Amino acid sequence: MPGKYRFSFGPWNIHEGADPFGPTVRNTIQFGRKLNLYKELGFDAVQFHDDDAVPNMDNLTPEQIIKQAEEVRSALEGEGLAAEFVAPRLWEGANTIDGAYTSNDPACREYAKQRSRRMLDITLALNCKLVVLWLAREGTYIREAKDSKVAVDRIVEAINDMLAYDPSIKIAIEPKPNEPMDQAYIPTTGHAVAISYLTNDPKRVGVNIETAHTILAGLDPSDEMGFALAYDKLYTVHLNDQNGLKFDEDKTFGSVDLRRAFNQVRILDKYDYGTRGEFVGLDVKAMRTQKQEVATKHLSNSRTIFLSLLDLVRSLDESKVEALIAERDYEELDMLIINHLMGK
Ligand code: XLS
Ligand code: MG
Repeated sequence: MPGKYRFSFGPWNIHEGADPFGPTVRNTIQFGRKLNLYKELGFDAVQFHDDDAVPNMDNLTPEQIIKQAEEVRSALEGEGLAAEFVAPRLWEGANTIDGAYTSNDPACREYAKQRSRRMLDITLALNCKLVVLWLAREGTYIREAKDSKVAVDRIVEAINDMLAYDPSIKIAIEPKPNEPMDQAYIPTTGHAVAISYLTNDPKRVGVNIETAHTILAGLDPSDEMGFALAYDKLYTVHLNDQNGLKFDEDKTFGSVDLRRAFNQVRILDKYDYGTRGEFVGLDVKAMRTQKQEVATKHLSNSRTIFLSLLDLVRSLDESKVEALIAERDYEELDMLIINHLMGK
């Protein structure tokens, strides 16, 4: 039976348009107003960075942090929204300049561990069971700066600390090969799955696959999803699109390569993604050129494109696909898919 999908995005996906070369071009939309937009846009859950929920958390006590997170939980309940995941933002502060869990400075590593515990307090207060780790600065600009074996040991140690602190959470590592770093330590799905088996509870460590990140690694997003599904480790996804090997673009899902997007929807649907509570997560950015009043179209369009592709996935004549595979006539299979995508 085909499942129904529920969608999520993070408040950072409605943004002011600043880039490394220019300032903001749109006004800030307050968090409360963003929450009102979720249902209007067709979404059911919010993805959080810890400080999206509790701004300025480094200057608050653990009790104050929990109290503020509980207020956010009430606001979510008021909107009929769930919290899909919480991710520790370990890439902006002075303590994370050289990385967080892999920093060469023991005091900074301790900061990262403590911050992660506060992040888990927020996760619990939001009635949420999933943590995402985008290991932003866990890498190097030059290889000699860190020891890559020690770095992996330290990431495992940090994950073990989180698993022990809250035995009810699961952790989804979001691999990305580069940006901001020249080379990241957990660049692909394979690395994330492998590192899960070094932790004390591999059953609670999986992945968040972001389309653009796999493309930046020279890989195919749907094959990466298949790999994670084979290990039963696809805890969530960050669907978007990416036009070649350049900065992380976070374009509207399917807007660059419709066939590549079709294949992501196809593998998710084939293996019943979503039926165990997983959300279809987006990580998309509006173009900087987009005017204020129409700066959420990248979100609703991504969702619409996903659902349109889902119709195409479910109307594909799979018996024809199988027959062509049996014939080993992949040229004809290629044409079948292209015609299907063109509505012929
Ligand atoms: C950055 C990541 C980031 C995570 C959330 O490249 O995609 O936005 O998804 O921490
Ligand atoms: Mg992402």
